[in-house]
Amino acid sequence: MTDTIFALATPAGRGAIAILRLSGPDTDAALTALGAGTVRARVASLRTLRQGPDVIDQALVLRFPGPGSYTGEDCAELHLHGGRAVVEAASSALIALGLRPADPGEFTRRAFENGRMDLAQAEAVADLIDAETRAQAGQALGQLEGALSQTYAGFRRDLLKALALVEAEIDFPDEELPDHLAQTAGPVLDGLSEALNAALADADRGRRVREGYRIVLIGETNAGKSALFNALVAREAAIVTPIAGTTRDVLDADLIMGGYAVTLSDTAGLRDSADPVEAEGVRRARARAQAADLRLWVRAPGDPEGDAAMFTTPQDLVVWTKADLGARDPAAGGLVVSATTGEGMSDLRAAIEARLIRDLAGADFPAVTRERHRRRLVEALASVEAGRARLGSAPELAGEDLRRAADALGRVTGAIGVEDILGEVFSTFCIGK
Ligand SMILES: Nc1nc2c(ncn2[C@@H]2O[C@H](COP(=O)(O)OP(=O)(O)O)[C@@H](O)[C@H]2O)c(=O)[nH]1
Ligand SMILES: [Mg+2]
Repeated sequence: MTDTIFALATPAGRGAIAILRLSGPDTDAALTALGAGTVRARVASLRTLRQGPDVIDQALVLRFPGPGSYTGEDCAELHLHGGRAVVEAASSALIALGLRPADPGEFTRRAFENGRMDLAQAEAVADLIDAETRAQAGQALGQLEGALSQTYAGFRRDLLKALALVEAEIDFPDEELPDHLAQTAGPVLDGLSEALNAALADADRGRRVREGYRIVLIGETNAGKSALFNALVAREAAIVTPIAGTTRDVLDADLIMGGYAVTLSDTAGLRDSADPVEAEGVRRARARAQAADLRLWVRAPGDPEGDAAMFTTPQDLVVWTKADLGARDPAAGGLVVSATTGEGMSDLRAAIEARLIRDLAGADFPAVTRERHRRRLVEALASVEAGRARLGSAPELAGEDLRRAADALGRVTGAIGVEDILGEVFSTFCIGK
């Protein structure tokens, strides 16, 4: 027997309106007890809400009877005046009526449990709430509308088709045609491997949009990294001095470039240092450089090449800074900027934005947005390939492989075996969703 929950669905604090959301079997009874009288379904009704003789507020009341509601249960919304005292009074009244404050993500969890959405869609709800860029919101909306779920369901259908062929073969072995399965189920599995490989090759894109594209500035000490970092984030975030080894820790700044979320990191100059603090900074700089989606190798005219070359790839951007001080090496390519005068900064921004578009703009495949999805795809692919290899020799074992692959895919959308992942998915939600 489920209880009836409520939560503030709008941000905590003072506001024009605060919305309390209710879900569960006692929703209608609670509305009656608050004095709302008869409230038509899905029509806003202005009501004076009371706790006993005390007036709580004049509120707009909305009823969403189950099963056609967000959670699938009877739901309601109280649109209150957004003062703390009003929200407090309404909440205490609901508690007095036996309702319980909801846990984080509990509304969406109920929606999932009542079949109103699958797991990937529930995750998309959380992503949409967290979205700060249009790209993040667009990706989350696509997932909410089922783009990801449909793709995975398509993969699963292909798998089950191949599995049916394998099982038919086990039940009715055809002595005449030992390679029959390789001809029927084989092509289905080959197509599936190809699709899974393509999805995995693209798996970074969704993560980069959702969590932010990671750009790291690296280079020699005193090259001008911190000055460039400040220029890019447009505030004096990092300390800039002529003293080599000024920056020791990694400094992160979140910004939006070209409509995408970006985390820009300033790092310690790459040199061997006897100072244990600086040495740790250099170790962190290297680790960040390796994990980055893009490195900006910051170089000053006349500086030695140093260690940065070991941490950059030809895909990274070379940025010659301090252009106001002199010419760079004409043989070397790269962008030319000055953090002091601002020269070349708009070209640098444009080059970064071009890279963001290249790496993040839409592909055919709905992006794999979470590590949880990626892990399941890897599992599914391994099982599909194992099954493919055993089609001719050991169809029973191949059948097992394909069943395992279908399981892995089913776990992404919650079609099967979900108990263990529910906590992982819903614990990251905010209360009221
Ligand atoms: N003239 C000039 N000096 C710069 C420029 N960028 C940095 N500097 C100077 O170079 C020195 C080292 O800069 P900093 O950003 O701390 O280098 P980092 O060690 O790579 O972070 C400081 O004295 C800065 O004022 C620039 O574009 N032009
Ligand atoms: Mg620095």
